[in-house]
Amino acid sequence: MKIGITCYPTYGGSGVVATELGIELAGLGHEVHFISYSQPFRLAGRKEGIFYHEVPVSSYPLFEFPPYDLALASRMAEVAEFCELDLLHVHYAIPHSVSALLARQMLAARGRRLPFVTTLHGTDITLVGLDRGYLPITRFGIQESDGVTSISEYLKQRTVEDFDVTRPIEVIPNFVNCDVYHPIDDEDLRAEARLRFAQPDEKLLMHLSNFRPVKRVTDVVKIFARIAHEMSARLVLVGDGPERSAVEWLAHDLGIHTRVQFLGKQDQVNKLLPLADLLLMPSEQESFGLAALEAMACCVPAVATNVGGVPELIDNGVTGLLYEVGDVDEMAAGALELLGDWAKLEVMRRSARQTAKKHFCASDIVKKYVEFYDTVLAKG
Ligand code: GMT
Repeated sequence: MKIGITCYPTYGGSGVVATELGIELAGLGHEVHFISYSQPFRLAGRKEGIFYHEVPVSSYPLFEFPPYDLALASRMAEVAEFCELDLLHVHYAIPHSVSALLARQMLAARGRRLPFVTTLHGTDITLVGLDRGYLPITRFGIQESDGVTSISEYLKQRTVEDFDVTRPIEVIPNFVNCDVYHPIDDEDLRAEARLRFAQPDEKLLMHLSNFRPVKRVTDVVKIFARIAHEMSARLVLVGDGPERSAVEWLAHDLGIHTRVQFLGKQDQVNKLLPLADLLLMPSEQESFGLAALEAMACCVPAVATNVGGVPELIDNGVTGLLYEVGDVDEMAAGALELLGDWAKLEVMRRSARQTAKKHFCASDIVKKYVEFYDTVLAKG
C-alpha cells in the first residue's frame, strides 16, 4: 500500500504516534509518504520505504496569516497524484482532516480516488476543536472522513457527545515498540548510565512532555519537592514548551533546583526512560498518555492523574498510581510509599511492561491500522 501521512511534526504526542506508525508500516513493506511543514523529528535517519514531502507556505503582503491548510491540501493532492497514493492518513483533526477533504475533492475532479482516514488524538477534540470558531469545520472534517479512529474509548465518547458525530469511530489505541522501549536488564550498565543523573543511593523521577499548561509541569515540581524532603532523590525533566520558565522559577523558589535537571527536547527518550524509578504525569487532561505507555514498556510505572483515557492504560495500584488532578500531596505520598517498598515497586515495574506488551504492542496495533485501511479502501 502507498500511504500518505500528515501530522504535526514537532514534539506533540500525535506527531510521535504518526511517525512511529509510518516507521512500522514501512517495516511491513508499505510505502509511506510524510507530508508536513517540516520533517517529523523521530524520522531522522530513517530511509527505507519512507519519503518526506515538505509543504512550502509562501507569504504575501496581503496574508497576515499564511494559509497553511490550503498549501497542505495542494501538496497532498500533488503527492497523491505523483506518487500514486492509495490513501491519506491524517493525525489530529485540525486542520488536517479539512485539508485532506479538499485534496480528495481536487483529485476527484481529475478522476482519481483518494480516501482519507482521520485519527483523533486529544486536544483537537477536548480543547481546540471545542472553540466555537473551529467546532463546525472540525465536525465537518470528521464527518466527511472515509474512516475515523480514536486513540481511546474516552476520546471516542467525547467526540460523539461534544461534536454530535454520527459516523462510526474505531478505537485503535496508541502503541509502543517494546523492542525499542525496554528496561536495561544489565544492572551494571543501568547503574553506570544512571550516574549521569543520580547517585546510586538516590531515587530518580522523570517527567516527559511538551510543557504546555495542560501537562501541569509545575505540579511535577511540587510533587518532587515533597518527595525530596523525605528521601534522597533527583528529578529529570525531558521536553520543552511554554511552561518551562515557570517550572524553573518554581524549582528555585522551592529550593530544589540543584536536584532538578532540565534536558530539553530529546530524540531518544527510549534511552532515558529506563533509567527512572518513576514517571510523574499529573496532567489536567490526557486522552491517552503516550509518555506513560513508553515508560511502562521500560518497566517504569507512572504516578498520574485519573483523567480522560489514562485509566484505559493504567490499572490503578497494579501498573501505576492514579490521583485527582492537583492533589500533589497524595501523589507525593503515593510515590514515597512505592519508592520505599522495593518489592512492591518491582512487582509494579514488571506488570507495567507486561501490560505494554500484551495490550499496546506496536505489531498488534499497527495490524489494526492496516486492517482499517483495507476496509476503507474496500468501500470503493
Ligand atoms: O495535547 C497534547 O499533549 C499533544 C497531543 C497531540 O495530539 O500532539 O497529545 C494527545 O495525543 C497523544 C497521542 O495520541 C496522547 O497520548 C495524549 O494523551 C493527547 N494529549 C491530551 O489529550 C492532552
